[in-house]
Amino acid sequence: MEFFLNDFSKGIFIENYRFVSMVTLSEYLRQCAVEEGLQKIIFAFASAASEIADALQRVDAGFTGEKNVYGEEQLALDVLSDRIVQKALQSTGVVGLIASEELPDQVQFGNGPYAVAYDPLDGSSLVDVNLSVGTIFGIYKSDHFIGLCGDDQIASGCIVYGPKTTLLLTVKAGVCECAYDRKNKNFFLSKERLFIKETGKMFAPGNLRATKFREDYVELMEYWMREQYTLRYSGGMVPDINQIILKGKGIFTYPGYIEAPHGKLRLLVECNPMALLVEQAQGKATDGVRRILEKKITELTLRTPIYIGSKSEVENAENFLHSA
Ligand code: P6P
Repeated sequence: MEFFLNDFSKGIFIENYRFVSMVTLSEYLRQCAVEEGLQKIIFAFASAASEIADALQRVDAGFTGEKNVYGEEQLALDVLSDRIVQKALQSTGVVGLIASEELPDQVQFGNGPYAVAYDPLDGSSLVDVNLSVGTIFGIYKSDHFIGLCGDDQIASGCIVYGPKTTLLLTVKAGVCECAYDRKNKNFFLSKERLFIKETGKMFAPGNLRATKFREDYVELMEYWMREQYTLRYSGGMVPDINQIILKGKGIFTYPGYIEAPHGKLRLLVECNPMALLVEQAQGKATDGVRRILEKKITELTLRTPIYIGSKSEVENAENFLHSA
């Protein structure tokens, strides 16, 4: 079935999204009447994405000998990607505050009206085995982060550095995918109105080490295997959740357990942006009990367990969980 998506191009409806062609990212943002300052920030991430994609091809993924605020070894690529994003955001002139997974604290850029939280290269340890990695970002119209929650984001997105470089984006008007065209050095809208169906037998179970301490997580795993779910876990939150949104089904989990009750993933720079994308695609994201987007940002480094994907799959997982 074909129908005109808008006055730019024909849209061909596929199972859970519309395929679009020849619409640039800037045309899409104008179509969505996105305010100019927010457009500048989104273009900054698009520009940073092309630079990071190039860097991934040519820069050694060696360690810097430094650790980030979470005590994780920093790769040269982590630091380089952070610098690329910072430079791009600074050049917009509208970003007042940033928080990066690679920086020990938030950084005041000036008095621009926007605050941007990001993980410049999530899953960077996968680069040296040539697996897909990503950039995650959440944008707020604010001069602070502490006290806000994920629902306060006005936009979020993630960039997947895989066989293609793609951007999943929401400005709270649904979710679209844009693909980077190296020849034209531009992002073109490739999919629009992405949505996640209620159920879907695909699972991305993180932190399986928790099964040593959590019988409920064992029971959930056994359920997925008994019901012959398809396993799709890469070790990268961005490609794994990107897959759930594009396939329109499935669940990604990363629980806490006794040694790390809040799990590993960061609320501000990872879970909030991904949760907004999934909810805008009609999915669900909780910590096993509460919506991720309702959780107050009490500290920049706050971690949270996360169950995210098809609504019924998340609710089914919650039924197995005696504690998040
Ligand atoms: P584990 C990558 O380091 C990351 O932050 C997420 O992208 C990913 O989902 C998770 O950690 C992987 O964690 O414990 O499986 O190595």
